[in-house]
Amino acid sequence: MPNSVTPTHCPYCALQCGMNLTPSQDGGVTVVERPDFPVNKGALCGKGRTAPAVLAAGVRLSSPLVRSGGALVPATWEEALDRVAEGLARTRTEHGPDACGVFGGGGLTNEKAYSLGKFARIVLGTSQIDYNGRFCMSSAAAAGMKAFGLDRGLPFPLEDIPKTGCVILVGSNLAETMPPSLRYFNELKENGGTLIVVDPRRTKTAEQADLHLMPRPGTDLALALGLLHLVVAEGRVDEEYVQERTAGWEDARAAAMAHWPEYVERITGVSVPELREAVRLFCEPEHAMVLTARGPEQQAKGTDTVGAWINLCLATGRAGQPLSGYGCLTGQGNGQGGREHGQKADQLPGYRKLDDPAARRHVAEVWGVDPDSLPGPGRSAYELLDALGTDIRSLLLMGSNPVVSAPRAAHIEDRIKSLDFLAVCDVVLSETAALADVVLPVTQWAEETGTTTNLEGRVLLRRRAITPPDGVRSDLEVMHELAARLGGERGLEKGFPTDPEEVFEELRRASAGGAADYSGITYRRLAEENGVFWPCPAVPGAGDAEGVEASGESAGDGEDASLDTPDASDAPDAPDAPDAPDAETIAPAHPGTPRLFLDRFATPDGRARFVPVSYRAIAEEPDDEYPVLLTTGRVVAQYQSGAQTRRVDELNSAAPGPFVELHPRLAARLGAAEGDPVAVVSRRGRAVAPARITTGIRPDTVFMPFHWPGEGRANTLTNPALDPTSRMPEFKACAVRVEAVKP
Ligand SMILES: Nc1nc2c(c(=O)[nH]1)N[C@H]1C(S)=C(S)[C@@H](COP(=O)(O)OP(=O)(O)OC[C@H]3O[C@@H](n4cnc5c(=O)[nH]c(N)nc54)[C@H](O)[C@@H]3O)O[C@H]1N2
Ligand SMILES: Nc1nc2c(c(=O)[nH]1)N[C@H]1C(S)=C(S)[C@@H](COP(=O)(O)OP(=O)(O)OC[C@H]3O[C@@H](n4cnc5c(=O)[nH]c(N)nc54)[C@H](O)[C@@H]3O)O[C@H]1N2
Ligand code: SF4
Ligand SMILES: [Mo]
Repeated sequence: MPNSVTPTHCPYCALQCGMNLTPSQDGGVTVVERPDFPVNKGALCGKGRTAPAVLAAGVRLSSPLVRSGGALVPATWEEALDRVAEGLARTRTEHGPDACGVFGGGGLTNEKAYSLGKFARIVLGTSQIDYNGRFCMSSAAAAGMKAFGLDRGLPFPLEDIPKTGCVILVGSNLAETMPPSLRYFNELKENGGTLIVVDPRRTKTAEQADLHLMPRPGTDLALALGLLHLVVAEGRVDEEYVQERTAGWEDARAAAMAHWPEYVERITGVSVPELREAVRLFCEPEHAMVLTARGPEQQAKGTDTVGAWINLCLATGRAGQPLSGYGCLTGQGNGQGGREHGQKADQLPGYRKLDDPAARRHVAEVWGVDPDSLPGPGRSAYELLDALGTDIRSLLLMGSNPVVSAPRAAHIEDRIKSLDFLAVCDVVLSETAALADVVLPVTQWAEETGTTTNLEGRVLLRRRAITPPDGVRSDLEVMHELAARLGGERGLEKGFPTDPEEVFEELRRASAGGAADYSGITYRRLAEENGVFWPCPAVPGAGDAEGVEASGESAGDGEDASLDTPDASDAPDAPDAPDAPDAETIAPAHPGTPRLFLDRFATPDGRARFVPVSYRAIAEEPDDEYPVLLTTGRVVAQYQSGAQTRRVDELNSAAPGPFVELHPRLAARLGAAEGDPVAVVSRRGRAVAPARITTGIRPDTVFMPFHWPGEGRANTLTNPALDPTSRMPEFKACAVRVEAVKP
């Protein structure tokens, strides 16, 4: 066991703060500062600081559990793995491979996400795999693909933010969800730049803003269109940029012109003078950015909404320019990498499309299988969960807790209970694991090595700092053992190494030539550099390139050749990738791509695409019976479904339970005082939690955090209406009624 300091990264959010770990007396680790990592420069939030608490015996799982006589009881690994293999094999035999479902998570390392997608498609042979990232940034990903031909959270490093002139932060509460990142926005203001926050609540982030717009939830699409209308009306379009670097302006312009400021004011509740002020602040400086997070994205029109914000950037010449651009703040620790390597229903590694014949050929070759044996695209996350117990009879779940986090959660909980067989790999007994037939306890961040890709597209190495306790195994070992049991004579386990570096080496080859090309990245480089930004193709002749060159498969072979091109030339400070080297010399490796699109977008003609979008209402507008809007989100001290953070004393003292945030006027109507229990009722169910009364929320809206199960579970209420493109559910707006509860 290494007993010195191990540099690594936080297990939680997409900032992937750097931290150092030192072994502690009790066999665990202590978090100490790691000032050399540029993203957070040593700063951490309370979750990161207390993450080692979840490593402790008693908090985490330490033995496999199997259901026996209705209860989960400890079992040996052999017994537990046999039970999982039998459960899945029986479903496959009786109902066919597509009756086996797999659900993954954006917190899984690249190696795990890659192996899980491969496991589903070649061991189980099922198309039915998706993951919780669908609930996260899928709308922004879809919009980015449409507009730019490529989707990477931020197309520039965070360090660019303080140097721009204005940032519009749409539906992000990063002061609570990524606290160390606030530094970049404070520096922006110190440098004379301005911050505009768009949020129906006066959050800690909104308090930092020069201008806070408080739209009605679910109306960001109208807001963005109204701003674009004013940009045109005030003659602020960057005609030269639009001419040279974009396509589709006329249709987008016509659509925006139908959204008069007064009309937009009526829909959003944001006044015309506020709209004008926002346009002025955004357009006057030389550079500006728009960053979105879950507020505008988690809507049944999230893709169009993000598209409208991108249109605003394109019309004003603020995309693919130095210190200007559109970015999405991804969420989970590996929210970015987790969506690139094949656990998404329609994807293959390297951000390839599962329905692209050339992509199938390339990946099938790496996997040593017949391309025709790969299943096609499957269902999206909510649709997959909704099919449990009907079309899908068995589920393997790794890295999510949908009983708490899925929309319309009471229904999803019922679907999970109706499965023939459920296996869950987790580090703790989550609410979903508690329903399983078999629970497999797995190793955690500090006990295993692997890579993640943060919100900037920076690939990072998490390192093992301590030996895991007896009784737990890694997710990679689980997949290896299940492949051995389910593969029969085929010896499939050879394709599922348990050493993460071996998996990464294969991922490099599988991603080579794809949009998210990792082939030039190695563990050695990641250990030496503070992360490498993708795309980073292998350079022929550079030390690490052997065996991972793209093999000429993609260009001209049916795959979109333009995706191969955002290479070194996109990074202003990066030298051009050299041609084939002399026999004598070793070529320098590709430097990675911190900044995308500076010369061209990743579309076939290099131009960004405007999308012509028009406003439409939320899926469930308030009415007499359900007159109030519910929106949901996060608090600083809890993470996601709370499976991990609800087990940490310090975090529980800071955020002990759910609450309903509401305006004094609404509270007065109910006769509710601070702390009184109130019921929130939607067409899907009823939740009860204490009132938290604040003027910092619109009077027509209530807010609930979604971190808790039970009576106060916000997702009992939420609407699973899906975005037609991204299949994102409408977490951020549904109609409810609020009632006082007799204590
Ligand atoms: N403490 C903590 N940090 C986290 C997480 C966590 O669970 N806890 N999760 C991580 C993950 S996976 C993610 S995805 C990110 C999420 O990070 P954020 O997107 O910052 O988090 P949310 O609180 O979901 O939503 C942000 C804001 O959107 C606002 N909002 C609600 N409805 C609307 C709307 O219709 N329009 C607009 N414009 N805004 C609206 C909410 O009031 C909220 O303040 O955080 C990451 N970091
Ligand atoms: N109402 C409402 N609902 C939401 C949202 C919202 O804003 N509002 N946001 C949505 C978003 S953005 C997200 S990302 C989802 C997240 O919601 P979930 O998908 O439920 O995410 P987590 O709670 O992080 O669940 C991760 C689970 O995996 C376990 N785990 C952690 N690391 C590992 C690992 O390496 N291997 C394995 N096998 N298990 C591991 C954890 O202990 C935990 O039980 O929630 C969505 N739900
Ligand atoms: S901001 Fe995110 S990555 Fe940083 S310490 Fe907190 S949870 Fe961890
Ligand atoms: Mo997320």
